[in-house]
Amino acid sequence: MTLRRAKLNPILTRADIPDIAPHLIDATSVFNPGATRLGSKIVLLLRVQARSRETYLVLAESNDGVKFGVDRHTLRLEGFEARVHEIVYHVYDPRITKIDGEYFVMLALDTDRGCRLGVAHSADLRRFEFLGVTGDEDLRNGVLFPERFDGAYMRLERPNRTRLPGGPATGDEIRLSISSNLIEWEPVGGVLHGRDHYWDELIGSGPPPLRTAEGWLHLYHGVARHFGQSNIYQAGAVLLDPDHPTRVKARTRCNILEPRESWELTGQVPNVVFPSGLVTRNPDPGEIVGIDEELLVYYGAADTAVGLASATVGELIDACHD
Ligand code: BMA
Repeated sequence: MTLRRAKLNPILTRADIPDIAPHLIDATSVFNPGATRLGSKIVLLLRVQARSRETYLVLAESNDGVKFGVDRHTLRLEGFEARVHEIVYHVYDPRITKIDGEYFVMLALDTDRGCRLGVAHSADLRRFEFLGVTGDEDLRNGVLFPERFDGAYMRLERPNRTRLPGGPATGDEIRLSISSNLIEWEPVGGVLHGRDHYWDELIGSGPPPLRTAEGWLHLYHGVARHFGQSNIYQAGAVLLDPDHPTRVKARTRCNILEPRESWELTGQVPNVVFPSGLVTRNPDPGEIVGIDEELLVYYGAADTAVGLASATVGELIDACHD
């Protein structure tokens, strides 16, 4: 199966980003958004790059999930300077998870020592407080589960232990960690590993997992790195045991989205689809999302634009079992 691309794709490009003086003028690119719902509205937290190659986070809001109004200011993470004690060059790839009615954002932080994960909290998606850097390991693609288990927060994360030629440190394992306070994390074990020679040799989590009757449905990205200089980023899905999320129940053999459209094939980083946000079309799908619910998947395309694609929960579960 293939996720169905929206007709109006790409749904956000640099042309949609207003000039925000003094530093974000004539934005270069917008990609890899976090996504969530605020009542009937869909909210994206956009990764926007300026021509200085500085990164800004900018909120955008929509009624229909396709046409977004973009904020005229960049997002401020209150408490960031007080809680970070080294230079952070970029704060990027936000993943938003709603837990007990509050919003939590996992963020990648680019430092001289590699990538670290940071976490922020918001009650209303207007004010965001940076809670802290979550440990000293080189990690990326951190994403929180929408529920706690026995009071503990759970996170999927990707240790960066591999270096692509000329590229950033990356990895081939998604791991589960738990925490009582969101700052100190303890690894529980490996969940998913890259499959050498196939589409997902290197992997990293996409949007937060979704509880379904069959288990946690989770989208991830896989990188095929055996095409010379070109690393092809694709999307796949996995179903994790509802009670023991380190156990994989089923996993898509094929990718469910790969770069095919011109705006996915070319851009700042060619051949990239990078799923990072997911919401249900239905504003109130209940705690266990039914198989007929339609999911809206927001993804970065070629590190340049934002795409939207969809599928039902049932279609994705079937694809995992294929
Ligand atoms: C990954 C991350 C993503 C990016 C992707 C493709 O390692 O840096 O932010 O979209 O590479 O460049």
